[in-house]
Amino acid sequence: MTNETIIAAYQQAKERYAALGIDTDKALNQLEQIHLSLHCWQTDDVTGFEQSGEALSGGIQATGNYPGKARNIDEVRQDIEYVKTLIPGDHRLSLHAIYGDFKGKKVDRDQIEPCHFQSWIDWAKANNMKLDFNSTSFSHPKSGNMTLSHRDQGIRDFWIEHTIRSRKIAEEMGRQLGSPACHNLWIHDGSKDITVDRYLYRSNLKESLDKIFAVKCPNVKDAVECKLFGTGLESFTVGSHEFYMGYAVQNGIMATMDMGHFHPTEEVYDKLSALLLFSKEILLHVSRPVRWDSDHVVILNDSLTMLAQEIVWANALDRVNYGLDYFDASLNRIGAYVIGSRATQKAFLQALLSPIDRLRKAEAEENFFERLALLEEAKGLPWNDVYNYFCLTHNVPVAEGYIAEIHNYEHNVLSKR
Ligand code: RNT
Ligand code: ZN
Repeated sequence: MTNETIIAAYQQAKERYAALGIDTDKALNQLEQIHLSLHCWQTDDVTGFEQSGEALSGGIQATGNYPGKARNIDEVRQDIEYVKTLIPGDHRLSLHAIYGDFKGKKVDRDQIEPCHFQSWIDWAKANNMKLDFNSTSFSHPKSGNMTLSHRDQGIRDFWIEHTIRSRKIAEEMGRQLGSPACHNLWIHDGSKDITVDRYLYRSNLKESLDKIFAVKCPNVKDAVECKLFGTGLESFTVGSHEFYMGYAVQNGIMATMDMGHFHPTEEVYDKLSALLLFSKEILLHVSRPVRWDSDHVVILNDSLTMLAQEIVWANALDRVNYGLDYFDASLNRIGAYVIGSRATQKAFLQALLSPIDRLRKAEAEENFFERLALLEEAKGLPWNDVYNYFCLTHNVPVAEGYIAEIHNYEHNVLSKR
């Protein structure tokens, strides 16, 4: 496609949308304000830089062994810098505590400090990115099946210390970069089989969280992430949806809504307008579960488009933090970022371009035929011409143009690792 064709297609799309009372330029300005938080862990299958030899644990799994995975901090940065050239707009980076710049030294989780992340902060500044952060409770000799909810006070204290330190690192990121860092707390705590003392574990977790959040971090937006279950921990999850929903609302922090963390027929989109009435903000983990919390690469499916619609139609774009969370080790990892990020942007663009005024009117008048017809027709409107124009004006490859670019990167960089 030449630039002229892309621009001409955009002009036509603009007219088509204008006929429905929709302003495409306004939608693009709004899309520009959506800053995705790219998850660093797609570069290296959630390995990190501790060099502890610990396998990935905590009920999550990266399957596949496609060549070219990032092996160290320089390669992770190189990959993210490249990914940035393929996604239109300005985005954030989400780091896990195991991705510190440890310089080959052993730094245990209860010893991490902002200094181990200073080079990330400097890198983020140089690359015009903001940072988010996650404490890491998995893949450690003390991970076991329980961490912050463990029966043993010593184990709990270790993880409390780790999580407070993680929040202090996030604080430093937020302060130095002038944009509050989301700190996400997800722990895998649970058990494989029927558990008797469920109340005990949950009250342990609540007490641990109270200690963690007693430390004030004004440049941090705190979030807690629930989950249905992890593999090997099928019968009981301490941090269930009800647990964290209650905790987040009671304590004025965010609930993280991961699209893979609910029963397979449950959809996250329908939970948002309820949550938004009780919480100032939400942290999203945009993901794609396939039969379970499989963390497949995000694609433009109904779950995603309805999620975007719910946020746009609830007028809540600025109350949502847009984290991505998936890790597929079976295909080109750069491609995984680009497909998932672009799918997310396309879902939001579609929602921003929907004939919402007419839809609302039809609904208010109980004209359910018209509502359904408009929803169906909106699917076929030329939103992709608008997205192509967005890519063009942001100097990133348009449409499938990124495929050849990624093949080149694979040939020149990834295949040499
Ligand atoms: C796990 C959670 C969690 C992790 C990342 C690595 O089920 O979704 O968010 O995927 O923290
Ligand atoms: Zn998640």
